Amino acid sequence: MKKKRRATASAQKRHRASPRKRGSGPDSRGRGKAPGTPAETMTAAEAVVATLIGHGLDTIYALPGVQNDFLFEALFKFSDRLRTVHPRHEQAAGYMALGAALATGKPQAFAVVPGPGLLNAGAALLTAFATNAPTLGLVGQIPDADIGRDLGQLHEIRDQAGIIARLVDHTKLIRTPERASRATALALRAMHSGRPGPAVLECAIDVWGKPGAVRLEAPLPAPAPKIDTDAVRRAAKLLGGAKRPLIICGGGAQDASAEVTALSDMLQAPVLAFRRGRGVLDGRSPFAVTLPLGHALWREADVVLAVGTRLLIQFRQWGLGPKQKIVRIDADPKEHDRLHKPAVALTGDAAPLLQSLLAELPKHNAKRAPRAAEMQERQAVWRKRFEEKIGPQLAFLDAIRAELPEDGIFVEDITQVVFAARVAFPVYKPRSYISPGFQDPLGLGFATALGVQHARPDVPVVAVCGDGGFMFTATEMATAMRHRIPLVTIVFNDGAYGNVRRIQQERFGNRLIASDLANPDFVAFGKSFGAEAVRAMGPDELRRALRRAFAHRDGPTLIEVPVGAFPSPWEFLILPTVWE
Ligand SMILES: Cc1ncc(C[n+]2csc(CCOP(=O)(O)OP(=O)(O)O)c2C)c(N)n1
Ligand SMILES: [Mg+2]
Repeated sequence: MKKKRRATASAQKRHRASPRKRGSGPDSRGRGKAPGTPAETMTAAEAVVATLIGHGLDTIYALPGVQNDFLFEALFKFSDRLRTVHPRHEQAAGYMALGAALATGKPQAFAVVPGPGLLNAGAALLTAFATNAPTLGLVGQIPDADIGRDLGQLHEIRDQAGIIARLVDHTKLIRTPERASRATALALRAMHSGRPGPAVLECAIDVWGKPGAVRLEAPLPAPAPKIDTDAVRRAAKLLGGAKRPLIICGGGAQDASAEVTALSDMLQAPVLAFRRGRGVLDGRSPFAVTLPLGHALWREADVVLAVGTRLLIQFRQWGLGPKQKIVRIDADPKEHDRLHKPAVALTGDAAPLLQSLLAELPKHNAKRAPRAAEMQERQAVWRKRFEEKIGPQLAFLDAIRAELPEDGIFVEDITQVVFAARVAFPVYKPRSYISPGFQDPLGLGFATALGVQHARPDVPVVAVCGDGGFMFTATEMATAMRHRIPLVTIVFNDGAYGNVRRIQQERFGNRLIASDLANPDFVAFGKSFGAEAVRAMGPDELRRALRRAFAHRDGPTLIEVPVGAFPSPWEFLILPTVWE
């Protein structure tokens, strides 16, 4: 083992002794070569990076360390084609890749050292799994021959592969440069075939820099499941004959906006979306409904079409009626009958399945009276209730909506204005409302939004945070400055884990514990990095601050909004059981 370590150390010395300038140097290994070309000599790291480029990736969110030195050497070499964005903590590497993946629907990569680096990125990986986000983690390893020997090598962690395998569906240890490209291509294919999701590749400190005869792998075909035309016909019959059809969208419907919109029109069916399905149907349509109105519509619905959603709220909180029939569309066949067997189950991507349904439906569809006026009236009733019960949050959300362009992106952190946004913020476009779904990891908002903004430099992005959540990753303001990311971040500052605090007041006899916070001066904090930073007192000032902030594209803006306690939004989020 000693010999191996020495060999690694001397290889590193060689590397340090011969620095290459960006985009120059005599070395032509791999540069400019398209995937699928004949074998050439490359390191494992170069093979991985060239394969990422061959698959269309243009960025990696990565924090260096000795195990990954040869990976970073490859990133340097390919830096004209793949940008390396380095954050200040591995959680942000993972969260930035997550944000970029959710905002684009395309695969994104991050790299971290093993052990603490991997665990630091753990919440992001967990959230990528929960949101089916295609992020690829490149994770270092101790020397290959020492893996599993409990020697106490730098950053060693027991059974790293086992830990990773619990977090993601696809993982592989790269053992040789010859197999590195194929392993990468297989991981990238796994990330978007069937149910999308994260994958991880591990590679040992002494393997990343090993040269070998590498054949670069082009993107591998990912065959789509055959459409079950019989099931499509049964679904069309059920939906076509439905008296009060309801469509429910989750994150799996984000790439089927046109199809969902057409179907809603054909069926005159409202489309319920909670968080990850927001924006699939334009929020300006009276048919786009959120939870409370959706709850009433669920009670009325005889046939429900569920697209890319777990239906957990409906099944666990509201209950399934004795006569309700469910048609499910999901990329993951295991999802269909986890809780209830649907009347019809269709497996595959939402868009092609909905296209076949749209083609079949006219043969079976009942003549339908227009429902727009009814929906408009019912929406207005709920808007009034929001104004009465959660007016303070609504005023801030109205200010954000008024200034955020229609394709601008709203990123959730876990805070009270966001709880209200989940039911009361209209979302106009797919992938323009970024939510961590059921994981709800406090503190992801700022770092995730940095990734969103980095991947979508063409549109304004706003991260909506509380003072508690923002401080989880506030140091990433340095990353925003270093990489000139023009993200706008709102921090609603109530000096508390306010949501927790209110629960302690209302449900636990005001026995307050661990919910009051000491904060920095957020404006001074932002300015100390060189960022634009302002304080906005109330919704009108927030609106003016946002207008200036969205026009400032040269770097980040932090807007602190001092607030008091907010009224509880929970009556709109946790609704009563409909069917026992
Ligand atoms: C990783 C993680 N830890 C803890 C929580 C529990 N939690 C949810 S909201 C919240 C308080 C958030 O405080 P802040 O960001 O200031 O928003 P506020 O409630 O004050 O609006 C906490 C602690 C969580 N969701 N995730
Ligand atoms: Mg707070």
